[in-house]
Amino acid sequence: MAETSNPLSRPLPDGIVPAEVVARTEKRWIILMATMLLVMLAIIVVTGIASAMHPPSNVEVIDPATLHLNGEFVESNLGAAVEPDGSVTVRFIAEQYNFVPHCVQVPVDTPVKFRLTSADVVHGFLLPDTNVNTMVVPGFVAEVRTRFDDLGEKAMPCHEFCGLGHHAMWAHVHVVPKERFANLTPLQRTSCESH
Ligand SMILES: [Cu+2]
Repeated sequence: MAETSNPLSRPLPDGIVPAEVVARTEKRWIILMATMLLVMLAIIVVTGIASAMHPPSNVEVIDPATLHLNGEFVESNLGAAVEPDGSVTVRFIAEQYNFVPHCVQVPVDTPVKFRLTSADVVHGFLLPDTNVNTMVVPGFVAEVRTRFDDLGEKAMPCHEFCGLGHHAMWAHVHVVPKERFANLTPLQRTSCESH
């Protein structure tokens, strides 16, 4: 009266599962696992090529204690700057519980390089619907390159828990038409007040 369709109550001839059954089951699992690995590998390669998604690779050190005194991240150097080749470099400092500056304007359809560092603890830098997503670690400069295809405002939340005020740590990036960006003064690029 054994229920033969249930594998758990199937009669076992020698008290063990037959070798060919073990081999067949193991082969199925190997195929399943290999398929999962190949799918994950394909996702990494495709997003790496198509969306420039990759682990942060810019290892550049900086002294977090003197950011405000000298070097690239002094206050007057923060925000969006136009490079000689027409691309734009944006510099932010992340600190509990703010990004400085709080809003930056960037031109659409232009290569934009973000450079960020932290003055205190680990923060996160994320722009939704773009390839921009990195940690901002004190002592290091995080660098991400992107290009914006659409106009509009992007919220920029800190996505690494950094303390009690973390939930309120936001900044904004405004993607504006190229002509409008060209007419902004350096100070106007680094704020989003309407003019
Ligand atoms: Cu945070």
